[in-house]
Amino acid sequence: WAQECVVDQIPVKEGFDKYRFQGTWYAVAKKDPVGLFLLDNVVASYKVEDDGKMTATAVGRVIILNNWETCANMFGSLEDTSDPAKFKLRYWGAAAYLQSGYDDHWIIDTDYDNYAIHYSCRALDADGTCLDGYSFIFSRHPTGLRPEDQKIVTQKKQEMCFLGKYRRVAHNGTL
Ligand code: ODT
Repeated sequence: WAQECVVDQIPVKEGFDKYRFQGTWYAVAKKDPVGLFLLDNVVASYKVEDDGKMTATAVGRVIILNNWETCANMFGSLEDTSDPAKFKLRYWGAAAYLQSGYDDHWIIDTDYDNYAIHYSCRALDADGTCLDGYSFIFSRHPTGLRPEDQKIVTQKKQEMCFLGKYRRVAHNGTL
């Protein structure tokens, strides 16, 4: 199978269930975009509101204006699309100097109880591959991924064409 890395063809979680996805997720690894923002100690929390719309909050250590680091409280609302695993994330920070934006927010895979793989391409190249994107690997456990989930995650990193581009996201209690 020749991998083409066309964003449109990257498989996402089938029959994604946003209700089961709710709750806390610890970022264990990240592929950064251009203009890196969230550094480490990243914890995201998702919720489905009464109207069925998913919202999220995230905390983490961030880098602002290239040289100062602070802890950030971020908020987001996730708009549904025709694919249940593909959302549009509108996000903003508790403080004005924090990033805000409107990104794709895809759930590539999850078992809901242990691991989740997030993907966002911000800029497409002329051939449909991703020019600038980012991705989080999440765990339900602050201690990291279970060994049995590593294999799936490696496989999915490859399908996203991000294999080898991740760094570990530390959780060292500095928040
Ligand atoms: O870190 C970067 O370089 C880019 C990340 C920017 C998005 C930060 C948005 C956080 C808004 C709250 C939503 C929580 C959902 C978190 C899931 C993954 C992070 C996008």
